[in-house]
Amino acid sequence: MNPPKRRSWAEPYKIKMVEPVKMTTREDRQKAIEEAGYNTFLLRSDDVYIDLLTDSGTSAMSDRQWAGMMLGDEAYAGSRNYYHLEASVKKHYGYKYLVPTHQGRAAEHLISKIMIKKGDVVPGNMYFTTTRLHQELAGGTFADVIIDEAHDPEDEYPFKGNVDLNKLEDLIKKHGADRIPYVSIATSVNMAGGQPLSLENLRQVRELTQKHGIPIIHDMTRVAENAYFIKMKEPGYGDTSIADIVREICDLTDGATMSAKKDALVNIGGFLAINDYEVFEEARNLVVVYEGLHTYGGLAGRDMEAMALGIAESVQEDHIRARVGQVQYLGDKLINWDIPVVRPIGSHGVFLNARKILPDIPQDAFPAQTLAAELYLDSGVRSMERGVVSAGRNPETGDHIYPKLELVRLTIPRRVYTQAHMDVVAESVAEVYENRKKIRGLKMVYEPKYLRFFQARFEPL
Ligand code: PLI
Repeated sequence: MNPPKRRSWAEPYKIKMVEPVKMTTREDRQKAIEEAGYNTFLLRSDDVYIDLLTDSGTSAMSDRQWAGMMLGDEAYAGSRNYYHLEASVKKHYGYKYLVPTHQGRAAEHLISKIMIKKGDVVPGNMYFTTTRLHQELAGGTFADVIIDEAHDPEDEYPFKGNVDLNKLEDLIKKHGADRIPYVSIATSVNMAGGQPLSLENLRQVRELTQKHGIPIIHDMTRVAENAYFIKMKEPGYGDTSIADIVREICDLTDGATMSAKKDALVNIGGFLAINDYEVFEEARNLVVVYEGLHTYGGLAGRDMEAMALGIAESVQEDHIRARVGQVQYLGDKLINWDIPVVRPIGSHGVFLNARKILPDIPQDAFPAQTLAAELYLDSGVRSMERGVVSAGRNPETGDHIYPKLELVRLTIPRRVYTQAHMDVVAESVAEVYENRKKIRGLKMVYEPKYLRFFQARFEPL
């Protein structure tokens, strides 16, 4: 036998503690998914074998983070962990002022309330569910300015998170800069499949917005993962550190909302960071109404300590290479078996193209929701719908919004599962794919008013 020339990538950590998971039978799972109304959000986690619902708050913390938890200073005001967090944010992201929040959407709530007026338009590189809802609740309208390639799951363009500058410019011309409180720029665009934007594009967005005096608010939830793709794919960045690329991205923007439950490797936490003192003043004032005092924002001291340490770990080269490497491993396996997935493989999950896998199920019968339920039934792997259910309804007409992307997200928590788990997931996807002709759609029998995908219930057609 000839040994391989290249060595495999491997996790830059070893396992110190394990959490047993339950193995279930198909009968168990049939009962569980019926009780959950065919919505994977409504399953009990005890009934799940491999949980790929989300990478949000599901990461394994390091021994250092757990040790940091013991250093929690649970003072109501002025906790030392707040100052550590502030220093970590300043060092790694560079933003001037910090308002901690219990998670990302709380920061979105604050910035939307402060900056958006009724009738405003907020351009963004594709929507995210909570981000868009807070913009709408504040009286604004979201406008998608992502490049067209992002809506095509098979387009291999490496920076599908980029902004279409013509779309943005047209929007500014149409509405006037006064009606645009900020441009919302996400790194590693979640709904597009975890697709990065390039620094070249961000610089162009910066130039255009600066000309019109429009700030950029960065959804930096997965900024380190975006930085990894820049290092690997953008000319001129191969020798730049992830930490430096992250800083360069942040330096091109005026403020950020952060769900630290993703990149920053904590189970709970987030923040609003901003360079404008007046916006900071207002946010610091509002946070006491909705979250808690400005030096804890709904978090315990120990949570802020874990976040301060997690931010530093998130930009380490070995960590990010293995994190994205594991996602690519799963994705490459499915691609090799010709299973339709969003290409290129993104940063935090593999997105199955449900529209292509189940072409006979119309969007009204929720192909991605159906596929997620089938995958759970097959193996106990929990995934998430990212299609018409997630897109919700048009607030003016009340009709479903029919997104071009009808996807099932297999989201990989950080530092939690092994390569063998990825193999089991791939095998289960392959099994469901082979039997796809037998799959029927769903009808929605209960629909909540906001963010319906979380709690909606379905029945088989
Ligand atoms: O879940 P939060 O409130 O900490 O963060 C909201 C949020 C904001 N922006 C982006 C890009 C997200 O992905 C995000 C949350 N995402 C979840 C929960 C997910 O499963 O992707």
